[in-house]
Amino acid sequence: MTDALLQQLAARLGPGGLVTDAGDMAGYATDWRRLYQGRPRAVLRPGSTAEVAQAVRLCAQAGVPIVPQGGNTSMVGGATPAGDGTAAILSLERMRGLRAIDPVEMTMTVEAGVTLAAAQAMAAEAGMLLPLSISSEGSAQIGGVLATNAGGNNTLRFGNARDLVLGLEVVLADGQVWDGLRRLHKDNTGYSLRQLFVGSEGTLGIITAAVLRLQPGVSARASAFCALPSVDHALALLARLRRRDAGALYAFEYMSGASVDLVLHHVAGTVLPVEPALHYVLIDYASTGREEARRLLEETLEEVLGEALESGDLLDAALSQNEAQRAAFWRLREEHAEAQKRAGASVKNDISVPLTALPECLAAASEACAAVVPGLCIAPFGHLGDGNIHFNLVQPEGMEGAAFLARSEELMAAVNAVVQRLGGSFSAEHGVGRLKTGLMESWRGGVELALMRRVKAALDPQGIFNPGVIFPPGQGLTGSD
Ligand code: 2HG
Ligand code: ZN
Repeated sequence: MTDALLQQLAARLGPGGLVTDAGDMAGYATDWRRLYQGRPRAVLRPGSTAEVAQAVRLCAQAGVPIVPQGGNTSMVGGATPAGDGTAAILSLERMRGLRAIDPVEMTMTVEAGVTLAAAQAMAAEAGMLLPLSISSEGSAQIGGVLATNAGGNNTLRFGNARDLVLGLEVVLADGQVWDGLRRLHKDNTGYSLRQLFVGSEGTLGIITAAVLRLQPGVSARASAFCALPSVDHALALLARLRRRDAGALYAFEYMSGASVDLVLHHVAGTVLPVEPALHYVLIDYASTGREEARRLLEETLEEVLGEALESGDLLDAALSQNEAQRAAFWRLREEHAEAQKRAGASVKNDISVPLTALPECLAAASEACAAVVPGLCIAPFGHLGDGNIHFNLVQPEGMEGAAFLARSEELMAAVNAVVQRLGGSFSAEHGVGRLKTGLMESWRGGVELALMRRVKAALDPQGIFNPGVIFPPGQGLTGSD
């Protein structure tokens, strides 16, 4: 990146649009987990789609790689540049506009740099619900959420991020803008290009704005924190809740006893609302009806939990009595990633398997990991209703963090062998990023990876968008060089 190019970019992006000081770039240069230390040449902070397009055009002409970055909350190093000092980070954080929101269409058009929490609040203010909720929603931005096809806590009811997208605006690798911001619930006119960009992890284009599908605002919620004897019993409870009122079941989150203990230990002010157990679930029941709906919701949940207690599916349960208590239940769940970070070095496995294979998966993976590093803390939790568990492993007491991390590959291989045998995925919702590119050949090789390479080569022939992400290293765009 030449000084002349930097000057051009500074002129185009205006005050605050270009950062080159190493200290000011530090927060952009490393990932949330501190697994990667990138060395960007510059951070570009465009304030509009036109500025994104200009910045991309200039970088493309000079062959400068671009790493798109939103809230920088990737769990797999998906928004961190390489350490060779050649790439520019393009942050969408200044693009925070709400372009439109409509309660009749039930859509909102937001820019990429709006945080997910801010977008939820905008929808709520207009009496609607943006039904996507993830632990990092206070920092994660819409552009990144879509580029990674985020899942989270409401997937079992409303789907992943891709299910909420009606339209996109994307800056392409040559600086052209694709205006696909259509607000149509039905549109079968050729390929669904927007779905190509969703989940592409910034390797095909830069999402600058999106039309999101909204849901009716929730008028009543009831949450229950439950203690269970086993994962099999959790599945039985899930089936029971769905049989009773599948439409009301907005979340069904799993937490192992070990992972809850880490939260109670490392996060001040957290309290266990039930008897200690080896397995917990957090249930959200919600309704869009009138105020009377709350009573009905609570009664239904109480009834189902009562039956489950009687049949032995449940050991104990606490039903939230007010909003503060509900928030406290959710805090126990949402602080898992933070608690595990504070507990020391951890190895994350963001896996999914068919729902009925989950009990076998957790048991076999636990056994395999304990054989690799005896005494390690096995702390799984996650989105049980989707068959997606964060099978996370925390360093054992008395072991150095670096020594534990040196066993990461072995531990991930042990877990993934079980997951593969059961027909699952090695990345259910966090993506491939930099961390898991080495797995792509064996899991998605052959026809599938070749197709992905052809798509990449067609949309980004120079390979300037997010190099080192998704594709196995050292194989170029064709897979042969
Ligand atoms: C969650 O579900 C996030 O809280 C983070 O996906 C998962 O820390 C993790 O492994
Ligand atoms: Zn998750």
